[in-house]
Amino acid sequence: MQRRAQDIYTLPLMDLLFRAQTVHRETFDPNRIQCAKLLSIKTGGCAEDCSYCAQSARNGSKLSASKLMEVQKVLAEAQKAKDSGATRYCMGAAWRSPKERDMPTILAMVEGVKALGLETCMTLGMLDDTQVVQLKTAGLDYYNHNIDTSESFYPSVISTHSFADRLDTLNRVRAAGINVCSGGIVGLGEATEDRISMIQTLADLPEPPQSVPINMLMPMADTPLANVAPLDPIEMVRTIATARILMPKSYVRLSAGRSAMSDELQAMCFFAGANSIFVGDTLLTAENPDDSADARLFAKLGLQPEAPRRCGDAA
Ligand code: SAM
Ligand code: DTB
Ligand code: SF4
Repeated sequence: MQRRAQDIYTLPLMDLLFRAQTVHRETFDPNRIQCAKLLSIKTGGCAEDCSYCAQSARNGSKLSASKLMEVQKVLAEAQKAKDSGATRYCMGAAWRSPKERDMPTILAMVEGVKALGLETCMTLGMLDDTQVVQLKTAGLDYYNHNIDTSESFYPSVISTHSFADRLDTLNRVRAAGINVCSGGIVGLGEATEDRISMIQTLADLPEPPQSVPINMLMPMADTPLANVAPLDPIEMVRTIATARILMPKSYVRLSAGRSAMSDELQAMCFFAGANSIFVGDTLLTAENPDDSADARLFAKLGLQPEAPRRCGDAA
């Protein structure tokens, strides 16, 4: 099956873009973009060694570790995000996996954000069988857990957990009936074959993830990848287009890295089939275009934010 992604990814660019846009239009309105908002509910001090991440305690990053946020503060932030037009609220914690003592707070956040009428998403690291059921029962709509790169390149990027560990958590999340959000990062110093293999792995999961975030590495100070050679942005466009063609019904998110992208590159990513972004001037720790920059971009391209979904609509 690897060949399928390979054949698509390596098409002449005009053929690739035309195919991706044609597939995109069969399921989605090409002028609508889903707007998701991220909040870091527990920042820094992470025990894992992901070499791209500013939040790893092992990367010698200067970022200080915070405590888990209070539920009321999270709900106040979520309300602001809703007021500014976001439809999905994604809460991220810099953990290898959640501790039992943190679960009541996490579950209260899911219930509270859902009650505001937002789609809920969490990214908390690896989950066990009990935790997925607790999150599902609290009403969690999506769980984000990226495979990040190919299976063979993974150990060059992260040593404290394995690619198989990531797939185990994704299997648990899916089995609990929570929608899966899983994608990866480009620009880690990986080869073209690694990007191809990453997309093929996602498409070959028992069900393709309902959301596929594609992040462009944001080189973070003091991390091992702070000075990695930048990736040719056309490779990002090819990665997005291949994801769109192989996962035609999934939301493909043009995720981290937009603050370093031109309007023209972002437009090309949307044409390649990306139909979701993170809005607001901060991701977890890194910068993102502010609302006024995105308003100008949307106006220039004739794009509209996707309208809120009704309960029970398909992902
Ligand atoms: N700790 C949890 C985990 O690892 O699953 C959740 C948070 S983690 C920051 C979520 C994802 O953000 C990573 O899997 C990676 O794809 C992305 N990410 C982290 N740092 C990044 C960076 N500097 N540039 C681009 N993407 C990044
Ligand atoms: C995803 O794929 N990208 C988001 C979200 N899922 C959690 C995170 C991007 C993080 C960018 C680096 C930072 O903010 O530190
Ligand atoms: Fe920790 Fe997640 Fe960052 Fe890895 S990506 S160091 S698990 S916060």
